[in-house]
Amino acid sequence: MSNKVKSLDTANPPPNDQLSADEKILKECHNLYIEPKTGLIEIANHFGLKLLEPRKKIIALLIGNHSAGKSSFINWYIEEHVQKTGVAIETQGICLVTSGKKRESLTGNATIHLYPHFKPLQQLPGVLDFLTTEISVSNQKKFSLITFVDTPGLVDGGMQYLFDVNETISWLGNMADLIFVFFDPIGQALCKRTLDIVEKLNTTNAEKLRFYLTKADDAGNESDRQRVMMQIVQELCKRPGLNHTGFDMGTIFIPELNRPTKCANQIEQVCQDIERTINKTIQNTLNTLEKDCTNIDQLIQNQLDKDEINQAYNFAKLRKAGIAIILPILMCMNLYMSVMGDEFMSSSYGETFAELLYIFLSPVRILWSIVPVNRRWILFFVIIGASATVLLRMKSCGEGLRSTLTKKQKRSYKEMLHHVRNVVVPKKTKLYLEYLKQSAGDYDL
Ligand SMILES: Nc1nc2c(ncn2[C@@H]2O[C@H](COP(=O)(O)OP(=O)(O)OP(=O)(O)O)[C@@H](O)[C@H]2O)c(=O)[nH]1
Ligand SMILES: [Mg+2]
Repeated sequence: MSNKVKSLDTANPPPNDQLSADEKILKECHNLYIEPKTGLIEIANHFGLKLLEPRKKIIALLIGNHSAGKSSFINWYIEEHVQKTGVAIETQGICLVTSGKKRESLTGNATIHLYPHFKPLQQLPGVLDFLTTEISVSNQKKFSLITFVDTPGLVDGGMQYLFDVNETISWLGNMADLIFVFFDPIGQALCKRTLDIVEKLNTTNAEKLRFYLTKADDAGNESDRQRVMMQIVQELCKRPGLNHTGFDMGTIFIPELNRPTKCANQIEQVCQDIERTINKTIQNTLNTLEKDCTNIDQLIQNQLDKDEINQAYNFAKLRKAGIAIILPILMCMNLYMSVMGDEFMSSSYGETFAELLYIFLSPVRILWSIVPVNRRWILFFVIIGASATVLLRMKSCGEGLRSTLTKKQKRSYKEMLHHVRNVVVPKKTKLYLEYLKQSAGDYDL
């Protein structure tokens, strides 16, 4: 199984022209990050910036007491019976339900391969054995942009979970974009475990929580439902971590399963919650893309600027060191030539070379002729001493040359900067416009 696994988001992706505008935007944003060589993740990595690839789907976590209708809701949403439902404790592990090209069930290991974001779950003992993925071909509602995470029903007492359910749900809550808490009016809606988990999630992920009274068609008449809801809210408010929370609780039931009831069904509100979260995720993804481009641009520009400063610094140092080295050498050569005489120079080094050397050393000779004869040796030793002092000071102060970029590095940095400025940023602007066009229409743009 694992060798055919790529990434859940990319497993058997439909061709671009079959994608909805939202899917296309998220897919293209994702590609801008993961492309080999020119992907933002690889570019940012060069400059020590760690970026995460944006997800192409939102994650909706469903939690609640046993038999609250979590799995039934998923089946209703995708209009396919992929999750087992029933009065018994049906869901025992964590199950991801996602869309793909082929109906398939995957084990925990394959799930981790497909969803690298879920890798940390491996560290929670036992979870991997109870982690599965159901890939469905359904394309209903916004399913192509969501991964549902179905969880085991929460119960107290004798029920032995085969992994740490509280810890796992808490981790999944951090990961999810939306957390639906389903309360069943007849079951153990207010078991301690549910309250513990909701309290914990509320401290870290309050903005993602949505509360629903499920199976509302099974909850008697309107006043029964109101009483149940009040009891649930009162119990929740008793918890210190929840007593400041204003609970907004909708009542829902699965239309196909309903008993004759006059109860209003707010299940559409759940769909709207999902749509709103998708829209928010698209905007966040585009905003993050913009921020990442700015950060990368700045990092590359800083490196190029720093390199220019270092090059100028090195040039100044070399000039200083060059003068300190060359001046004494030239003086020594001049001294050598005048002591040995023209004839010796021509016979030893050849006439042409001796002549060239003579011309080359003429400035030193002119300088030398200005100095009175009895001061020449003093000047000679002063220059040697000054040069040695300059060189020794440069060495002892650690004023060595600074490292600079190679030509190849510089070229590649410039290419990356060019790619970010001229490919990624315009693409982001285009995608933003496409996204806004869907809601605002051409006229406003
Ligand atoms: N009348 C009615 N029955 C429902 C509704 N939703 C679910 N059910 C029934 O309630 C039972 C439990 O539903 P599940 O979807 O299995 O509940 P669950 O929360 O996934 O349960 P666990 O996996 O055990 O935690 C099933 O027999 C469903 O047919 C609803 O809206 N109305
Ligand atoms: Mg279930």
